[in-house]
Amino acid sequence: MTARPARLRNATLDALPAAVARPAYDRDRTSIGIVHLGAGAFHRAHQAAYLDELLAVDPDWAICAVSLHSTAVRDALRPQDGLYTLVRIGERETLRVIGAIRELLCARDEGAAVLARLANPDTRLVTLTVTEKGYCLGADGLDFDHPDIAHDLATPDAPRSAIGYVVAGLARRRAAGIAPYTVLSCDNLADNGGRLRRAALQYAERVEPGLAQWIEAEVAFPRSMVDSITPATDDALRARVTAQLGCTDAWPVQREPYMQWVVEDRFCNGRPPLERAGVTLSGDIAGHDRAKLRLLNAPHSALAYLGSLMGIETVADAMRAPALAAFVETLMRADIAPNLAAPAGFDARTYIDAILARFRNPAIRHLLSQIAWDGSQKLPVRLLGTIADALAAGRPIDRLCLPVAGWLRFVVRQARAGTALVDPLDEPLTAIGRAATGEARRDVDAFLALDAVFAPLSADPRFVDALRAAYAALGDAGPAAIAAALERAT
Ligand code: CS2
Repeated sequence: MTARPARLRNATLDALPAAVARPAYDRDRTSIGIVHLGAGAFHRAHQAAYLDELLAVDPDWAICAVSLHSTAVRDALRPQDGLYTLVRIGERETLRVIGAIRELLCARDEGAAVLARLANPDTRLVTLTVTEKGYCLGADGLDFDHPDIAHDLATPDAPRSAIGYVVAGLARRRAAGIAPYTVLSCDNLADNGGRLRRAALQYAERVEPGLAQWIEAEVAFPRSMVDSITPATDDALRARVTAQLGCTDAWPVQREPYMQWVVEDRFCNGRPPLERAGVTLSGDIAGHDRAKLRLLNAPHSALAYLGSLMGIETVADAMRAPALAAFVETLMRADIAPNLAAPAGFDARTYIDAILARFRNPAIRHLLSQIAWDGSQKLPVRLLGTIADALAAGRPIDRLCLPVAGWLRFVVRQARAGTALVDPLDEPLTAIGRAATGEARRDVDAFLALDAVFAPLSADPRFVDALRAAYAALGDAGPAAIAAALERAT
């Protein structure tokens, strides 16, 4: 019988092969200064990697990583003392064990511990990667009909949502006379800090108006832009990591070499020396967030829907399909960039070149199906804003409507095949998809009735006409029809 390899943890760190980088500081001397909500792969590949560098400079900013619902990350990493491997996929793969996460909690069954951590005076920063849908936003800010928000307002001391936790923690600090923490959103939303602040204030107002006033006066919600392509962990990665470490890591993560974090320098209770780890701090993040959403995430979504309909699996493969690659490049250069109020000194051409090169990286297996999740949340911030700006400026929107039509066709295809959609609006979307006949006016109008996605654009006849035309142009939405439509449009 062969012995099972040991598990990655503090006690096995010293035995790792020399090629594997490991924390350059004494983990025992660090203390938790950050509570992070949303302990998914992006956080672990991106912010935790920055903090791992910083802990060698300032030991006060270790992380308590909280999953709101799933116990999976906690259960995988707690037996590993919070350690996990970050694989950087460049020309050569490099492995680094990240030690920045000192504590893992799952709010669903350890809510009291999460609240205690939030109320702890050492916690001076709360960061979030809870994805677009985690903010429970509707057309007018916080969606009070969202079941989690309704639940939390009924029992604010035992919340479920990210907003509920952020505000409950602040309420405890206020009651105890402890200075508040800064709340830093790291999700792909334009004006993420501003939107989170407004949602927190709307929520707190219903809990107790005095609390809302205190938050308004005392708490900083800086905006940020985060960027690094992080394909989901698969079994191949787990196997490779275990082979190279010589011990088992239950949940390694991977990312491309590129990573960027731009943070508005507005903190209310000190901050980690982020600039020491290559984070850009700025008085005003001035459109960096919008540029990234529109020039990276929007093309990503376009590749995801149009590529999936063409039977393609990954971003790099989509970039090898001539019609699709040419279309997306034209979309970026001719339609998205001209409608972008670019930050000062921003060179769209260089930025686009770099993004296209990242998309083409053949070493990264980034599944289109992963990017296709949550279209109802992503399309408004990624594409519909550009369409609204183009309409306001009297510019054409025909090409911009093709990826939107691609999403509708994708929903129809999934619904017909009986494949579940990963989307908070999966029920209405699937119902519309099932009832679709292929007739453009009928199908498009049914989708446009989803105000949470399409209002107020759906009231503009120019958009309605262009979307119907784009939907019709995709023909039977099979691979040949999509390729032909893209060629015609490019
Ligand atoms: C992607 C992003 O899954 C998606 O929707 O567009 O996760 C993207 O890879 C990152 O934002 C890149 O920074």
